[in-house]
Amino acid sequence: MSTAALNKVQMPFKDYKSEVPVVWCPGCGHHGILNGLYRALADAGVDPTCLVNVSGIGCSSRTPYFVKSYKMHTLHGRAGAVATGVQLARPDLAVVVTGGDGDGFSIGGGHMPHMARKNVNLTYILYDNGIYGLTKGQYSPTSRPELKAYTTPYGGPDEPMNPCLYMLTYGATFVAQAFAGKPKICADLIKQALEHKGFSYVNIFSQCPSFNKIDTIEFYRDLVEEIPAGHDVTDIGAAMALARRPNGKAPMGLLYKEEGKPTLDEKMAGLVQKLGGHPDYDMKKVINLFRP
Ligand SMILES: Cc1ncc(C[n+]2csc(CCOP(=O)(O)OP(=O)(O)O)c2C)c(N)n1
Ligand SMILES: [Mg+2]
Repeated sequence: MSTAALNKVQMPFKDYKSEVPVVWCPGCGHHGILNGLYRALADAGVDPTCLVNVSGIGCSSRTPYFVKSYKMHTLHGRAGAVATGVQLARPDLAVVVTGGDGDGFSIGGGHMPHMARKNVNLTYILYDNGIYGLTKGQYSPTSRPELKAYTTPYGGPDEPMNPCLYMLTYGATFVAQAFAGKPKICADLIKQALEHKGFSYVNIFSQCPSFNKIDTIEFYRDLVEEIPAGHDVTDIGAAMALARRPNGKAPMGLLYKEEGKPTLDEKMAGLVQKLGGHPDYDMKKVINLFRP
């Protein structure tokens, strides 16, 4: 999403913490991502009164409780759909979705390609721990076959999906990847995502020491490799080639950025104008009908 037009504030990153205590397990990677998010919000100067943090259900989906913002803790897998509605109704606000691999790619998998192809002007931060953490350890779409979890006591039959490649395929205009053990890199990429106009997706690996015993912090540290300086972020072919992990390493950094593509709210505003602002097509008027 683009924060350019928003009211800017200068607040230390600690002031983006809400009063709600963070309840995640000690050693969970989600702490690192949350710290990255606080720093990114501070560095981008986001006014908390212009920020809406939307989530579904999961440990990661508790993030909005911990961030000073307006917030919606919605249904499992439906954060993207709700956030799209929020963004269309209030294009003057910054919309950030925070959620997990289960929430985004299992039950919510039907929404992900559409946010990307429609270029919804929001930022999606996916906490990728390769497991359903909140429900105490079931196999997810990003789990490796070696993972022995409650639902796969002998390991899983499937290859894990590749979130960045998926998002690039469906036309996301900003795709980045990071690792929770590197909160400064997380902060830098989230800040860039916040400032991007259009759908920005940040995939962040996050160790779950309680339930995913194979994707440890050491495993992720070894898996990720910083994207070489010469990478052209406007080259979709190069981005896809990196995302495919040709040398077995997961790229860390900004893979792809496309500027100037119209966002869904812009296209809808254009349609309203074309229709002469007919009330049936005027989002704000339609929404006002449902306001008490
Ligand atoms: C409709 C529905 N189905 C299933 C659940 C149970 N459930 C809650 S969270 C969750 C998965 C969470 O995993 P993920 O999104 O990866 O988040 P994490 O806890 O790992 O951060 C599931 C299956 C639910 N709450 N609602
Ligand atoms: Mg998960």
